[in-house]
Amino acid sequence: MAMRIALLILALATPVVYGAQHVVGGSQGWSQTTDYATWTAAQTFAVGDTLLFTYDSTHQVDEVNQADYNSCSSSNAIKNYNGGSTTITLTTAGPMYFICPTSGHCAQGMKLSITVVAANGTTPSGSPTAPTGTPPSTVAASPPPPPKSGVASISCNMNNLMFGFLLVFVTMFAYMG
Ligand SMILES: [Cu+2]
Repeated sequence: MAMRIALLILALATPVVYGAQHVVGGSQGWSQTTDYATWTAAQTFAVGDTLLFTYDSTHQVDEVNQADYNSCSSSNAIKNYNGGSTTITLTTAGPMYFICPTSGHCAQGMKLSITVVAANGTTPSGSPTAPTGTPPSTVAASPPPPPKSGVASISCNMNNLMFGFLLVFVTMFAYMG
């Protein structure tokens, strides 16, 4: 009985591990030069996904509440991250707010507000930066473009589907055994 429950919990929890990774700001990373409202609009953030902040030593990442996001205040930061590479797993649905605590940076636009949706609500996001003037061709002479986040979302959904089937099989075996 305990074994059966353990398998069930494992099967239910596993898809969360396979969430999409969102590289904050795309190739620009976490800096003052990125328009995060535009970047965010092209993404779907789901529970189980991760945010990856990459930045140089002049920046940090503070998770803050909505009021502090609006006023660019880092004095009540919920969490502070530094070191140049920060991965944050999205664990609950709802809004999240991040700012850079370096003086002046938030006011220059280094602030990120996202809305996390439940894991089942994932839809593949459109490619954030579609190249213009080069329509897709089957006889491409140039190397293919780097994978977009939308691709990651699709493979993530495939994984969820696979684990759904696994769950069914595990349950069947548990009842037969
Ligand atoms: Cu900064």
